[in-house]
Amino acid sequence: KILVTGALGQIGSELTMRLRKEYGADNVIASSRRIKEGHEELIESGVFEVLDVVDGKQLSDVVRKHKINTIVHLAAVLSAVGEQNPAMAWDVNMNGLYNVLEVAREENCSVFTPSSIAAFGDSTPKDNTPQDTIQRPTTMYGVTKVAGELLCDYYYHKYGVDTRGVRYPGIISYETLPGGGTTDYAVHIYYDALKYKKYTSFIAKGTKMDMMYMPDALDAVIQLMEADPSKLIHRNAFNITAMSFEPEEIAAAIRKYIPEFELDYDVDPVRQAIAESWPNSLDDSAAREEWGWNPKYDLDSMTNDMLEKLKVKLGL
Ligand code: VAH
Repeated sequence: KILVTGALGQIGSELTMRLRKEYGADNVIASSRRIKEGHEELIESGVFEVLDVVDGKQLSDVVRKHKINTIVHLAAVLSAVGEQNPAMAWDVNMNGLYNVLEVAREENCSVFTPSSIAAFGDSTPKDNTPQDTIQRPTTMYGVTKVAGELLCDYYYHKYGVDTRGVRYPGIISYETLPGGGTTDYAVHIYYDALKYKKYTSFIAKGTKMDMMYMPDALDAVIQLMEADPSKLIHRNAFNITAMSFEPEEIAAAIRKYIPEFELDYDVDPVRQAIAESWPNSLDDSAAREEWGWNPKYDLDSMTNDMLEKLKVKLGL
């Protein structure tokens, strides 16, 4: 049985649905620190738990109650919110992960938890960033991502806990809005393009970042968790990407469907500094070689699908 933490977040909400389709609804327990209003029915569903991962006892009780053998740990504070509240980012991202790994060691669970392109900093080679390279991030989120990668590898080497992870780029999706990241502009631009035919970006022109469409992000979790462990040279965490673009490029892709779309800028210095400290493009050859990573969506096919699905969601 699988426990998903952070199951109401941008990735968690869709990954829970995908895992239930793949492994059966009763085999995937969703959990979140709080219930969003209007979701009270989740409690009675029997496959949802209110769980704060910084409470190790609560986590252990849930894992034992449901006989969990795989923990997909997504509960975290993202980059921009993490800079506003570094203490909370450290507490949730580090103590939460420590609890997950300790319970996994005690209850013999495997663990999937994502890292991020945020695990790299200014001194990392920015173009075609290697799988193995210097990692000195300058955000609290990035510090917790590098420490998290090292902690997950430690639990694998020292205790044999089966830990695996990917370094996600920005993830674009239409189901659930992202919760306070730096790459969020690439999600909001689609909503505004449909609603106002105009978007004001908080990330500057020319700022390239790696991105991925949600279906590919979800496939990566299942492919890596199902991968033959004897083929894994790396574990925490694999570079994966599907595309790399700057705001003008996503605007041009949108204009193929909304010709009059306008993009202007009101750069947020905090999130711009974070974006500039991250890679422009990742080398994801290790993931391709070791477990067959192969994304399906590029900027054009993602834009086409995003606009189609958002039109329905926004009732346009
Ligand atoms: C963020 N979307 O912006 C997350 C992610 C690579 C970016 O970690 O913080």
